[in-house]
Amino acid sequence: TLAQTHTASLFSQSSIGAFFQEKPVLRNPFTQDALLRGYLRRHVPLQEVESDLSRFGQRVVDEIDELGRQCEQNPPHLQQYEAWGRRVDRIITCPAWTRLKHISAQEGMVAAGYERRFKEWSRVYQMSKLYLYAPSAGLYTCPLAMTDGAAKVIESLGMPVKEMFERLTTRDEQRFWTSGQWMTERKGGSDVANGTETVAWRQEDGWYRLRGFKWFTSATDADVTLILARTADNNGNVTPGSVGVSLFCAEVWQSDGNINGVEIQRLKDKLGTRQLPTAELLLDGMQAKLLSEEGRGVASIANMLTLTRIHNTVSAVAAMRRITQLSREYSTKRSVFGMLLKDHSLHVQTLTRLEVETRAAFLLMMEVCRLLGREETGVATERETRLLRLLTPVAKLYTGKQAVAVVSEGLESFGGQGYIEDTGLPAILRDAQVLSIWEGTTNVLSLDVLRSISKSSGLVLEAFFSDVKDRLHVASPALGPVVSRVGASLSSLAQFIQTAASRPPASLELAARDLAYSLARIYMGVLLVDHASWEGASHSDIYAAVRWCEQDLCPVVSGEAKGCYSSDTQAKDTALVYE
Ligand code: UCC
Ligand code: FAD
Repeated sequence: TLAQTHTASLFSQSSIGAFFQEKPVLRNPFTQDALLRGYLRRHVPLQEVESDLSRFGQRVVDEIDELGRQCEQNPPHLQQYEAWGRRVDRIITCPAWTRLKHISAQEGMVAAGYERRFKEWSRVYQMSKLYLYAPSAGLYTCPLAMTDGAAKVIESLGMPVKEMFERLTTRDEQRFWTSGQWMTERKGGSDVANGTETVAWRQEDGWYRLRGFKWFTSATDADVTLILARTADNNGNVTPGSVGVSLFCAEVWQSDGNINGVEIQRLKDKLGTRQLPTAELLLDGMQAKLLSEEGRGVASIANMLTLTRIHNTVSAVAAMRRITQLSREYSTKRSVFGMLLKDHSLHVQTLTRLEVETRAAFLLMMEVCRLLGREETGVATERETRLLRLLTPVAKLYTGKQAVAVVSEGLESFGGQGYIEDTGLPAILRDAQVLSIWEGTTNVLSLDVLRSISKSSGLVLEAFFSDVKDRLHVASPALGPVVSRVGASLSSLAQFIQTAASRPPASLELAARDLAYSLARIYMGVLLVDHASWEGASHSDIYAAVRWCEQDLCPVVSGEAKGCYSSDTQAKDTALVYE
């Protein structure tokens, strides 16, 4: 028949069929983001901010996204020896990586946080930009996070190294330096206090020589780094535990281009973040300067941890936003069973769930950035400072997990193509997986939430409860049932916490993750309610709040009811796991 003849010629020789699926196209991530724009219209209605982010969003599409892909395709490698046998230890990165460094400086990706041009809103502005940048920037956001963290530490210590601060926060691409963060050793990345074996020997000129082994160092091509080490006394003795650890800074490269007393053992072969050089380093006499008081290393690097954890949150939310933007774009182009995906109700329901997760995460991220900006410009209330301390680990741990779940589901929305490397989609999932591991794992950050509560004698929780209540109090009457749900969860949480003081520490520890999740879900709920109550809110803002609050907002109470934290739970858990 005619049809048979036609089909035969269609798939003959070099002809491979007439149908090709249109690919999802990245569009300006700023103009495409209704919530980001709504948030800024509400809180920072400045033309200058809007124009800059709109311009930058287009730059992401036109230039930056391709550079990020090039970094993925040309991962860094290590040159240990030059042709004539001399040890050189150079990390070779691709030109796109260098270009991203320059763009980061020009665009003020770190600088904006310290110029404070938009006063208390400077961090919201900076992090909005970073949020647009992150999914396209080939993990250059990792050195930027550490650079921001190092600048914060230097600023908080009273600027002991002024030139370093100036270079970390400049917009001049030729002067811009990035910083590393060398904490983790083979014995421990979480347990830094016991894991730190690196020893710092004081020299006559006041500098120190560092000897030790750093097991994970990201963006090792950085110009400078902060390092934890134990100072040795004249007899070479060191003090064990946290009180023996001090904070140092060092330039990684000498003026002759050689590395400063370090041997790069190897680059890590990683699941994701392949764009990023992550090395194992032998510190063999690295020249460094003491930055903190002796024995105050862990406490002094905490400011860096706050910043890098906030950056981590931004990257997590940005990954969710990127996959949801691409998924919805694709759904307008892919037709199955006679209809576009966007017309299949079950598919759109799936995208809706991802959208709700992303919106909740976005508002939590923005709130933490807002609080940071207020604290840094001296206008934060006591309550806000306490909330910042509590919400930083909560946001990092919750969004780190959410990103993996959302991106994973998002990949499925492209069907088989979601699994195919050169679509660029699998890299989003690989890169999301690290977000719950580095800068403190989920459990370690859950314990940090407990630390923030105990160190403040519960004041951070008081701040949490009063803030949630105040926001619910002024919520739109249209949101009545949602307000009741959040209110009920808050009361259950309060009851749980009331009994917490009388619990044995082991039981509290068992509840730590569920407690952190409860704080996250309730706070995200109240932020959605708050945003939906704003006079400029859209129907979708209201709908997102309703949907979010349908879930179990307080898993720590459900966990308690199931006996998850009882005195015999640990023994039962152990028996089950190790049977
Ligand atoms: O993983 C890394 C990745 C680098 C790549 C950058 C990516 C950035 C995101 C980019 C996105 C694309 S760098 C390594 C990160 N390492 C960690 O995060 C360590 C995880 N471990 C912890 O967080 C632990 O909780 C420790 C090490 C911070 C503390 O453990 P200890 O030994 O049990 O600590 P202590 O004794 O409870 O606390 C020691 C001091 C105390 O201060 P003082 O002495 O004044 O009472 C604590 O209050 O440190 C203080 N402190 C804090 N202060 C501890 N944690 C904090 C905190 N979060 N905030 C304020
Ligand atoms: P462990 O501490 O051994 O953790 C193992 C497991 O035990 C985890 O599930 C953890 O949650 C759990 N756990 C630990 N303590 C507790 C506890 N008290 N209660 C309950 N559970 C617990 N480090 C740097 O210093 N600088 C870097 O630049 C850097 N870059 C990195 C880049 C990548 C790609 C990766 C993967 C890691 C990087 N790290 C870096 C290291 C990272 O910070 C650590 O791997 C991380 O903090 C976990 O430490 P660990 O590997 O020692 O795991």
